[in-house]
Amino acid sequence: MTAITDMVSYETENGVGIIKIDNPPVNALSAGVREGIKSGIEMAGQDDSVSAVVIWCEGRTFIAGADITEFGKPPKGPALNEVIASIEMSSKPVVAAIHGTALGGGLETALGAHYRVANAGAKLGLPEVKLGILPGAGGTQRLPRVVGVPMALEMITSGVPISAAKALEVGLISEVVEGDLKAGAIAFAKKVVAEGRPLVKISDQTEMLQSAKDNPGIFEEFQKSIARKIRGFQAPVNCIKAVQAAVELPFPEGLKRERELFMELMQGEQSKSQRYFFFAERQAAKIPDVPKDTPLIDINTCGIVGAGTMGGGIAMNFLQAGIPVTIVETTQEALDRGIEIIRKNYAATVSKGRMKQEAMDKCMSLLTGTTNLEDLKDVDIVIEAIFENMDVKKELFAKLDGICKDGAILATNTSTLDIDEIGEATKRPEYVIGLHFFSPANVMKLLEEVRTKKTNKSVMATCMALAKRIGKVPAMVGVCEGFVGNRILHRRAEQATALLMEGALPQDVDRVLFDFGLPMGPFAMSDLAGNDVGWRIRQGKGVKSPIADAICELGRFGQKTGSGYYLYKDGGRTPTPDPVVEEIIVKASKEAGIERRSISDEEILERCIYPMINEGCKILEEGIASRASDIDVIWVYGYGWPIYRGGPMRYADAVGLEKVYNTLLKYQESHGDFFKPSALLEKMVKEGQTFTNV
Ligand code: HSC
Repeated sequence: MTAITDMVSYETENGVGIIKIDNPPVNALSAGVREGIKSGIEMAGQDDSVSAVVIWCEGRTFIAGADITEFGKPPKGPALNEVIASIEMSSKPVVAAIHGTALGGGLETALGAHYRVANAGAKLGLPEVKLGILPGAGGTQRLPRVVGVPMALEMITSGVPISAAKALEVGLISEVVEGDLKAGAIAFAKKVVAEGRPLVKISDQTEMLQSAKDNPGIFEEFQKSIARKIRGFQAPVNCIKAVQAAVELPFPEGLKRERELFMELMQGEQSKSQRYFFFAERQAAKIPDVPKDTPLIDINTCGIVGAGTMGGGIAMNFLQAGIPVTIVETTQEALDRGIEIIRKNYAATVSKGRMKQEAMDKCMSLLTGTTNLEDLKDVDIVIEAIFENMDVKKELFAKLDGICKDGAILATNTSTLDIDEIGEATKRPEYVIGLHFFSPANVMKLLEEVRTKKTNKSVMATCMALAKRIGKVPAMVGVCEGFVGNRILHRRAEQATALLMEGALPQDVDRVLFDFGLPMGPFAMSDLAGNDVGWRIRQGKGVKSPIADAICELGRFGQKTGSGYYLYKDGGRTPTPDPVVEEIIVKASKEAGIERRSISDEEILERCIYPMINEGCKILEEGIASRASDIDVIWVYGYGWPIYRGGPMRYADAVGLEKVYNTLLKYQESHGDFFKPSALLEKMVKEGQTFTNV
């Protein structure tokens, strides 16, 4: 074996040259890998003892893409396009041996090879769009030449990888190797030589482009078909243009066009935010004061108390991960109802073809219902999902503490209550933690985990690992009013209401926030969640909110009653502005002695968003979140903040902290101390700092 670089080596086996890549954790195409592959191809070309070449990776995966940490830094080593061209130009057949994931630049490298083989578990895809860019090393030009334009458009704009079986079906690979991949790839390479098969250069092929050449409208049609999904995103639009270039231009020109479109994205704010977010998400899974080697508690069974909407949704996550769930309700009727809803949810997924019937049966077989809390005595973790009442929760936790085995984790799904206080109701406060799921709990990716003053490190580490197992993205926060997500949401809600009182209408505020990229504005969201929820909480606390109260007093609880801040005609979900609501709002302004005025979109945006940023700063000051990026992860995955704006804290950097600070000062002057900039924001502006480093 000859080391070419510290990441790539060359060896020969059975008359085949092996270029071996070893760049953990994911064999990204760092400069040393690019250099090594290029030199390896040259070495194999000059090595008379070999008649073919295999590109093979050590570790858990084939090349998972370009090295994202190199983006934005001065280029080093050969460009990836140059490396891929050298593979394609090799005088000896090159076979890419794929296991794990061949993603982005990894698949582009494999597309430079004359043949590709993979093991059955491999996945192949071009996920660059998720980073706000496009495949920039020939992927948009070569993939359509292999799988055809419709499939290439789908793969490149969605970023979703395909299985080895699918890749074989569409001709992206030549063989699925059973057993040892390296040996299989060598055998395949020898077969290519023995049978005198051609050196297939994908860049020369045009056959698969013909149907799109004959139907040039395909690109516009495709863009229309995904318009809703890609609203606000620039990358998918450029991806489509690049594939169009593959059809309309000769290969070398197509590559140039791809490069231009790539650079346009690379230099834009969206891609900066999306690349930042890639690392933010992975960072959020790590808790600064909990070492990586903290022992984990085995979680093989789960108990859930409460079979309502939340409890049922939470249960589904565990069932799908193969973890048996015992779900508890107070009455048989409520239990049956809860289990039936879970069954119906799965059945709907099966009927849409998104789940196999056997998978549903497996999930349902892992679910046990009971009305006896004692049945939780052996479970490894209990998640409480009952209604929000401190006394009731404390009583429940005291009971669970007596029933559950030593070392079992007791978690609460509360979104409002003090978890330190809940923990103190038990004799094991260090085993008590908040696991705040977002509704619908089987769909939303975020798991806001809440540590108390006493939660122990093993419990935290276990719950972070558990989140990943059940397909969630976790972020650890501390106890405070609303924790991180809802605390920030409340600041926005307060301003949204103030804007109504001063002159805006719900549709104005909602439109501005929708156009900003959020899935919906605060009033449409309130109608969806049910306006009565907040109304009852306010009544309990003796708090008044003139507009919201008047709307609820008319029984306008939102979509479920056909009206709220909007009208929903014929039981539909489309909000229509309602003059009755305008009357309520105008009356409320008058009674408060406020003269209504026209409010600009800019003011609506600033007054809704900048207080969120300011609250994020206070959360950081108080140590409730450990990083600005954790706040961003919470807002992207819990509230649909557009990922191309990175999250509120990354957005603050994109706008400029000084601008945010000065605008808050301006509103403080006109509207009072609600807008007073936090000490952290002031300090960061003075020191010229930023929250994120992109
Ligand atoms: C690309 O390929 C662009 C091309 O078109 C080339 C363009 C050329 C033009 C250039 C001109 C300038 N780089 O996710 P995990 C780290 S774009 C660096 O927890 P898993 C990750 O941060 C790329 N680091 O593992 C983490 O580090 P930590 C297209 C990368 O098993 C560790 O690896 N490819 C990295 O759950 C483990 O990651 C993609 O977008 C990368 N490319 O999932 C694929 N990828 O331990 C991105 C990962 O310090 N990667 N890391 O936190 C993934 O989707 C997932 O990581 C895998 C593994 C599915 C590979």
